[in-house]
Amino acid sequence: MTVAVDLPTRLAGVLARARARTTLLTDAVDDADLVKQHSPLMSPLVWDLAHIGNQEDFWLVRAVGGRRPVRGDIDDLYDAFRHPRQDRPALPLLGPAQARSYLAEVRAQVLDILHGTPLSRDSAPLTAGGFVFAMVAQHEQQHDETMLATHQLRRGPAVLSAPPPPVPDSGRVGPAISGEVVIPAGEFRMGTSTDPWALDNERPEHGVTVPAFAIDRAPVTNQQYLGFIDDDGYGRAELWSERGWAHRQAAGLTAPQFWERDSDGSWWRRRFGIRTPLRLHQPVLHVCWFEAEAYARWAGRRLPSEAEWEKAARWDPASGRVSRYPWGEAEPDRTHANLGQRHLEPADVGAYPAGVSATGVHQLIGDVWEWTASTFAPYPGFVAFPYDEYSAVFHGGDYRVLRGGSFGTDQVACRGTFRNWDHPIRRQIFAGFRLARDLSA
Ligand code: AVJ
Ligand code: FE
Repeated sequence: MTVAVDLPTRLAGVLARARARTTLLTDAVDDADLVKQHSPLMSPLVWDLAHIGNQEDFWLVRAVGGRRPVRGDIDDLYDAFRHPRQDRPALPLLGPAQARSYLAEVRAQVLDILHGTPLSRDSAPLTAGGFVFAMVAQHEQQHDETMLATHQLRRGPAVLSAPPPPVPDSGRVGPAISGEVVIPAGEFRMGTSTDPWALDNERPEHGVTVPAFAIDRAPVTNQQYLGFIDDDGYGRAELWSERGWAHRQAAGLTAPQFWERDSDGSWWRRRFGIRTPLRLHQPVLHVCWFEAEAYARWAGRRLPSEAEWEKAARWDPASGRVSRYPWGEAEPDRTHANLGQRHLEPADVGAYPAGVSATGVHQLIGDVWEWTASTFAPYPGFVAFPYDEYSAVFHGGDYRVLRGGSFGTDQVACRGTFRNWDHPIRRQIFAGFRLARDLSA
């Protein structure tokens, strides 16, 4: 039975779920750990914490509520563009206790504001359909995923735990899913103009004509990736682009991040403070775009463009229409996809038959972010909204688009149109990839 909930109640639920996760991630470690920088790539957790509150203070208390700032004096400290991550530990940041009470004070005001704000589809653009409340929840969940990546980088005993992901019920040896599907040539509708919670870079909906191509039914697995390593993929310059090879050399890459090889040749993976044998049929995780590019060349394939990825994920060959998720319009539940930090690792390929797309592709949503061939660029007709610093300032930069979300992505920040991006050298994010190829006539 589905119970229809009104929009303010739904938004309050989405905000509460984000806060529960923020609390879990920041209560899991002691204060010394919260203020410490675990990697120059990451902020101290206590920066993310107060930054979450500061964004909510700015957009919901001030912009929507028209109220005085809860704290107007700290905006500069939590402006991501003023202070690069490696400089943040030296700032006079709020301490853990101060940050927690800041978030609580902001949230108390926000719940009051939420219930007094008109949210209809024809209300002011910021609040129409609940947009800005959902934007703030997505922002918090994005930082929660970033904090989860910080947890993965931190050394020391495990502090997070979760049940293992489901396994495919095939009972046969080898991966439960393999091979590719053919997506015929033709136009599909990319992006959205109607999804009320879609962020600016997902808009507007527009027609894209995609030539016929083939795409794998599953992401590249650890076992497949081992084939590349064992074939000296990291030692053969001809498999890498010029930039990729230069990076491979400078960074000394020899395997995905967090992989370790024992003297007996067995492969292990460190994950959230635990060392486990590499699971062969899990999607490969913690590879950078350059590694994905080299693997693809080794395999005689290529990465999909983001248009190809989205067509495989949302387009229904029977109706010619697009859906919000690969499986249709239903909100993701635990049978569709590995999302929301419900598990602390990707699931084996084939573990989510209920999440398959109309085109027959598995695990497009959840498990691992998937690197695409595309650089991050605006769609035709893009309008920055409500602030340039979410997307617009990154357009034209050295970024590659990732699609589909990971096990660490909450469903509020994940859908078939959702676009993520990062530098092609980054691998602390929860990213893997899947392969595609041209269909030559
Ligand atoms: C869209 C995930 C690249 O984490 O840098 C958080 C999201 N923007 N605060 C990021 C974001 C502002 C952003 N990504
Ligand atoms: Fe942010």
